[in-house]
Amino acid sequence: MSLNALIIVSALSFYFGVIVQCDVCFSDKDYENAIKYYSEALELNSSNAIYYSNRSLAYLRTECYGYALADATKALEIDKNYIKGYYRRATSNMALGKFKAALKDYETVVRVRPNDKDARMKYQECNKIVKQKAFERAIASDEIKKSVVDSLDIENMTIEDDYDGPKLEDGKVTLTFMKEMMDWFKDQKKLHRKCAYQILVQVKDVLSKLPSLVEITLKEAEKITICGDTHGQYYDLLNIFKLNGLPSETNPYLFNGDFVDRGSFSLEVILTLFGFKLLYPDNFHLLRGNHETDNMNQMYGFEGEVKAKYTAQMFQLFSEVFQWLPLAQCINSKVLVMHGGLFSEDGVTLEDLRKIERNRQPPDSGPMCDLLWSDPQPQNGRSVSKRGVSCQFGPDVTERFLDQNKLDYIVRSHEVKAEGYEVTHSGKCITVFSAPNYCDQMGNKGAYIHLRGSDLKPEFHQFTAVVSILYSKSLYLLGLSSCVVSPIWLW
Ligand SMILES: *[C@@H]1O[C@H](CO)[C@@H](O)[C@H](O)[C@H]1NC(C)=O
Ligand SMILES: *[C@@H]1O[C@H](CO)[C@@H](O)[C@H](O)[C@H]1NC(C)=O
Ligand SMILES: *[C@@H]1O[C@H](CO)[C@@H](O)[C@H](O)[C@H]1NC(C)=O
Ligand SMILES: [Mn+2]
Repeated sequence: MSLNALIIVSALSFYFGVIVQCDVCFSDKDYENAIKYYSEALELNSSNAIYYSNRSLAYLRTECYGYALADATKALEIDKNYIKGYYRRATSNMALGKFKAALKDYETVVRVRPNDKDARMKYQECNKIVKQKAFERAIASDEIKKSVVDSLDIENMTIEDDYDGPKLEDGKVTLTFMKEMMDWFKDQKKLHRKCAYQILVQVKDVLSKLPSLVEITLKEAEKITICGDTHGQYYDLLNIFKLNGLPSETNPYLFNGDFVDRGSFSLEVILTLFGFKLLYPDNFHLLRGNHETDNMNQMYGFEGEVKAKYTAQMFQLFSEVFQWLPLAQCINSKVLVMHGGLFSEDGVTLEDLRKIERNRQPPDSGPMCDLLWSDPQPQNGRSVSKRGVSCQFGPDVTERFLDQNKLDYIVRSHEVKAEGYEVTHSGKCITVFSAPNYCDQMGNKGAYIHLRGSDLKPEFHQFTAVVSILYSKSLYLLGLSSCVVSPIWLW
């Protein structure tokens, strides 16, 4: 079995395991309450390994893998013979993609409990992944990675006579094409692969010419709309365009990452956004989110969706295109927009952002990682991340960064918010999230922001989900959407 298949299988077994409980946990808020309960218990007795271990499980279920890892580690510090602690630490490390560390703990569990079938299975699964990764590294160093673009013969791809969907006009995206494509997708029909490839190849070219930090200027009378995570919620994307107007030269947009994964219609969302990027390259902006990466796409649905609707080769091309998405955008030298947030260290400048070599999978640390992954926190200073990647930054960190770079405030996305947006750090850190009723479960509103050149004051617009269950369940059943893998608070 390939690595991808393995990961999907393990994600699915998790998914089916949890789906039954989910209605219960959502109405009862079981995990949230469990976390509260164990935190209180730990305040009374902080040397109880079981409390840490049980809270670790609750954190795993709410995808706070960083906290889950910390708690499992703590449980083992208290009692190094506590086998469940090894199991939990292994599970946390698996979720964080730290397979070697996970393997060591699974080994311990299997050694102590040779008859535990579940542990043995997990151990074997993890062992396979570690070996597969080693193999991939070995072959990767032997060949320089070739672009999929070079092996495509798009001109020669034929469009069958019975295809009556949208086609590019003379190889170009036009407004007519975009309108036809959006209607076509609305009816859940598939764009011809030739057209999809044409869009991908062209958008790769356009994105690769942009800097890592895009800088734009709005004139007094001009306005831009900033949207947060869309996560494959195609019908909600159409609703944004209905409420706020189609993109155009006079109606510019900035979509702030996390276009894919989770929702069932990631391909429809991303092809629509890429189409508009080609149609209005100077007035339609896209930034990379932590989900425009291979690891996330493998675990949270997009890779599976592209393979089911098209091919593995097309996914490879998506991966190449994602690597060219810019990482941040500065508006009128005053407002900085990025998907995640600020940095693990003070002193990062806009010049540092301009210099980031972004054509890669994000590293585990450093400014590129932080831009995609970090979150704000209410208290001053920095903390370890609940996600286990990057950090959390306080209002003082934001203040210093803005001062040093002569900025007014930042806009970021990356976290679901009940009202669709949240203003924190005395108005200097704004979160915007545009996937209403996230994963058909969260009941949250979506929001977008208007910024005008005249005053750069954020103006918030909220909206609710148009459809959910009706359209998206079909893909859940195919196992192609990983929205229900567990309750999601974070992404
Ligand atoms: C805390 O819990 C541990 C483990 O159950 C126990 O051995 C210890 O006596 C408890 N301490 C207090 C102060 O209750
Ligand atoms: C910890 O969780 C287990 C189930 O995983 C449960 O049986 C046990 O009662 C819990 N312990 C405490 C102290 O809540
Ligand atoms: C199309 O394919 C044929 C046969 O493989 C080849 O001879 C021709 O050069 C190709 N045309 C283009 C435009 O690549
Ligand atoms: Mn995100």
